[in-house]
Amino acid sequence: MKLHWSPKSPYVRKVMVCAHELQLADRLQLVRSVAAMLRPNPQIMRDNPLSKIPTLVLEDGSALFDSVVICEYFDTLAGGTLFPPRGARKWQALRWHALGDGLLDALILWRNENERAQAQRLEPLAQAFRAKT
Ligand SMILES: N[C@@H](CCC(=O)N[C@@H](CS)C(=O)NCC(=O)O)C(=O)O
Repeated sequence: MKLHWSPKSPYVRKVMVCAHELQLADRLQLVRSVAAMLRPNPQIMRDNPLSKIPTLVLEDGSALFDSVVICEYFDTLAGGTLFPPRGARKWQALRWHALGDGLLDALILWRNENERAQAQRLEPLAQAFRAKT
């Protein structure tokens, strides 16, 4: 399996944690891929029209994204030991997963906002990110 990968992406790091926990990391061919919001990457877009990483390409050429889907796929491949399959524990795990991803989403947007020149920053947006994280 080929994984569009970068050491800088927290979503990529999350799927790598799953891969290592499930003893699947050595089945991954890591392809260093640069994903930037303002520069869509044609190599990634061949597999994922959203130009985002992580994107996993399976042996039959089909692709899986986003990171939640890839983590679930790895868990299924490994026999389903990481995520509770049903009941209250399943929903609790999905809630924690969504909370972690939401935190990453907010932190990335907040960092992008902070990188803008001071005069162009939207202070109410910065306050909202501060409140959420
Ligand atoms: N919800 C996605 C988010 C992935 C994501 O935003 N990755 C960033 C890198 S950290 C990216 O590819 N950004 C490029 C873009 O937004 O165009 C996931 O969980 O996989």
